[in-house]
Amino acid sequence: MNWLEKRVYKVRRRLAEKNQIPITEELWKDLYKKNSEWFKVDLNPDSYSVDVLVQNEEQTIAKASRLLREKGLVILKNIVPNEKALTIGKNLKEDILKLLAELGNQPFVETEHILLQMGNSKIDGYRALAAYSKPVATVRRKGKDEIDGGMFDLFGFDKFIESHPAYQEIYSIQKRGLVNKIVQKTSDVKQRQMNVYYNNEVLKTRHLHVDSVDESYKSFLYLTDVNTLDDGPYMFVPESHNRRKELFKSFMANARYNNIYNIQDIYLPYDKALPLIAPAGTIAISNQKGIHGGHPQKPNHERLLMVDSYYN
Ligand SMILES: O=C(O)CCC(=O)C(=O)O
Ligand SMILES: [Fe+2]
Repeated sequence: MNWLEKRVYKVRRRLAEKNQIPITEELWKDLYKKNSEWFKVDLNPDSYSVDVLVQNEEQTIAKASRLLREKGLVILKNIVPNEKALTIGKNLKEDILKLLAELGNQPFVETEHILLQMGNSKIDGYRALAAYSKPVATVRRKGKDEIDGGMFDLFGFDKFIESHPAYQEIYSIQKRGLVNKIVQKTSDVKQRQMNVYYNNEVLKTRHLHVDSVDESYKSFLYLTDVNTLDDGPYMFVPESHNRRKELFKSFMANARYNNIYNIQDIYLPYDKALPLIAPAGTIAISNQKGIHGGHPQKPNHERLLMVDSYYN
């Protein structure tokens, strides 16, 4: 968005927020219905996939960048061999479980190498978390009935590997090489920082949403196999990054209610989004102006991934 669009957006948002009312089930259904009419797209994963073993690097970059620009999403198959990704995932999960045990029931624990916190007990806000001098591991919320309850989110994986050099190689695969080249060919955003998400029985995830109205990208590398919706795949609505008018209408509709989690949540059924059902070692790159989110998990299901973020 340019500055003029931002001004208009702010004014209209303030107007819409003037007489807020609580949203009811009925009104909610209405939002879902309206939004559903706007998004009818091809949900065949093959339409968005590039197998990196099939083409040479130049062809892969060209095709992937085109998909990312046009569809807002590209799936890169076989970027890391499945066995290798699973082994790294297994080790990383063990390290995460140790950190969780160290945190226990305390609001936060700070060691020489890392800050562990429950919710935002010590540090709050995306930029502050990314800028902290140490990696910060946050359990988003404690209760399984809360949004993102139990989700483990490690900020600053680049700092984390200083004390865990075994992850240097997987970090570099995600950080340099193909993914970076694809994003740089698509946009002028800068590579910023890397997170690890560990979702263990996150029964209630945040609704489908957009991260920002400004250009930003994320690259998600699975370190566990995600075989079914119950495993909580990453979901994306293809082409939604270009639907500015519709997204804006959805924000304005949300602004009328005082009990909506975030104005940038998009009330759209999950069957309008493409789930990334894929083996460990697969990467999805998406434009975060597009509609996306993690599918809720079932008990005894887990998912581990690395996320690299690009923005200006
Ligand atoms: O956990 C997921 O799959 C979605 C995460 C997400 O919305 C994000 O990283 O922006
Ligand atoms: Fe998001």
